Amino acid sequence: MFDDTIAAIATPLGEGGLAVVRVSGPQSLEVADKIFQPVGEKSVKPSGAPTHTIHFGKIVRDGKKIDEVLLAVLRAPRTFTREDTIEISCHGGILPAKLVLDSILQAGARLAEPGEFTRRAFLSGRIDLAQAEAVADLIHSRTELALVAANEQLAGKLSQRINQLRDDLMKILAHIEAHIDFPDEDISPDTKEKLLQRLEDGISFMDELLRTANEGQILRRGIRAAIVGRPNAGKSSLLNQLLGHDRAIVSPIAGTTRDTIEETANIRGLPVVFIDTAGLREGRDEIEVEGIRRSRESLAKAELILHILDSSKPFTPDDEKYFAEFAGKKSILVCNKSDQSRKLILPQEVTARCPVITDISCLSGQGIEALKDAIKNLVWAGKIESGMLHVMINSRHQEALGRAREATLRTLDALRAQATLELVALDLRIGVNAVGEIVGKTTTEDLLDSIFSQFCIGK
Ligand SMILES: Nc1nc2c(ncn2[C@@H]2O[C@H](COP(=O)(O)OP(=O)(O)O)[C@@H](O)[C@H]2O)c(=O)[nH]1
Ligand SMILES: [Mg+2]
Repeated sequence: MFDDTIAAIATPLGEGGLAVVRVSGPQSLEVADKIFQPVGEKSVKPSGAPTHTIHFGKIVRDGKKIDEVLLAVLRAPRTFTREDTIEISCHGGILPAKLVLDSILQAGARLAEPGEFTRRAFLSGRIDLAQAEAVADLIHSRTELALVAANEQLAGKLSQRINQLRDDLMKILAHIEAHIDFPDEDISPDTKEKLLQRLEDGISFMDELLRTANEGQILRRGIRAAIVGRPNAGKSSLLNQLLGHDRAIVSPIAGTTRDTIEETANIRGLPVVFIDTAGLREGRDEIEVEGIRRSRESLAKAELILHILDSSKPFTPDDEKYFAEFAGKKSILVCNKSDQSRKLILPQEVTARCPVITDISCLSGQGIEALKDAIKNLVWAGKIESGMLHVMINSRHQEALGRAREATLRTLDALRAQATLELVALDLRIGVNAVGEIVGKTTTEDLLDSIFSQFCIGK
């Protein structure tokens, strides 16, 4: 399919036990023959080796040994790209891997673009576009739940449903187009009723898929949760408790946290980025003012607010201000310092608006598990139908499905309103194409570029 051969280091750059260099394309074996010297009596050149075998030997360049390696010979078509593939495990460390790669490039391969191996896997028909995206999801997954979802998508669970939806719409389209070809025959009222029903079924199926977008987003990108509250309420202490290690400096001196600190924790399977902010009160010096500016910036991007209060002090106008400022966002009130005598009385309009977790002590860790439950319950709707449990669409799928839904709705209206069948078919065709974009049945170079450029080199 391609006439050039690509190569890249597939492991992260840095020092480690092993690094893997990957080669794919029609000249893979030829390139391997040029750089690899097999060691041992029964050894063979890569081009003479059976598929899916591993060989011990040396990589040599200009007569000099670069490294001792294991070389895997994987012949088309049973490979990731469906092309001849060589994988070389060399010593870890930036230099050995780089020198092995250099000699491969000298022998006739070219450096792969980011995601190019996966792009070839897609273009050769080995995986579809949703599955290719799942490869990236898998690499980037930060919790087991995200990993499970990525694996299901890679196995084709989402693709099956999308293909089913597209087939259904195509059958309806074929039916309508058949009537365009025979203009004398009207669609009988009976048949039309059935077509309308099938279009409606298609739309409810799209709605079901669209409902998984929120969860899909959370699993892939995580949610941002900002910790806000008065100085000394215990924001940094809470961050440390939620992360399970001492990340932020805790001190009784107000204004200790001057910068925003962000770190990800796994909360009941969800990746949550916690943000510890500098207090939002008037800054006394330049550094504090800058800290406050940054706090406001990251607060604007947060989806969840953990508003922390000091139970040993009364509710103050400052607390009220924080509460009012974030009224538009999902919030949880966290009443800290429950190990001290309680003076905090929350006004009713405050408790009525968001969940309150009392009895937290960031000193002893009491109540932290209850807070984790509350976070999960608030952001994870959990209203996904069981059949969709492991199908979680991403924002690209959401956008394409949105367009498909619009087009299908227009089809439905046009058919009901007795519009000309050409018009009906035109809208439905748009819908079918939009659904096809999800699995890559309809694509453009731009779309592929934008998807695969997000991959790392060597994947
Ligand atoms: N007694 C008690 N002290 C706490 C608790 N949480 C935090 N503190 C103390 O309150 C002070 C301020 O805490 P810190 O996390 O730095 O607050 P921040 O300014 O909101 O980030 C520190 O001296 C903490 O040790 C708690 O649950 N109980
Ligand atoms: Mg702090």
